Amino acid sequence: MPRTPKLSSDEIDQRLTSAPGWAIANEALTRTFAFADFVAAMRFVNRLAEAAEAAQHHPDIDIRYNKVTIGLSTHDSGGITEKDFDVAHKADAAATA
Ligand code: H2B
Repeated sequence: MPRTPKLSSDEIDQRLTSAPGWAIANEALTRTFAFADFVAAMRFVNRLAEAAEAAQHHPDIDIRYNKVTIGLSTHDSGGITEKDFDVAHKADAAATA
């Protein structure tokens, strides 16, 4: 399968304007989501897991009680790609589902 091209920093900045709450940290596209409690956080993680598996693009997930930090990068491409933004938007949808 061909690699998804790595985005330039200008392309990333442009896409960040339509991804509120997301930022670049440690070379990954990241956002921390807060929920009412641990069970609500885990339900979000499970919805995101389904979407990520369907997309074959898997986030790093850090779960701390009611807060879930998502990190996305494309290892195969050595940076951030369109796939990371696609899964970021799926995470946003999973957070409000
Ligand atoms: N997830 C993430 N976040 N980055 C990747 O580069 C990646 C992945 N590669 N999930 C996928 C799997 C690749 O290994 C398979 C073959 O699609």
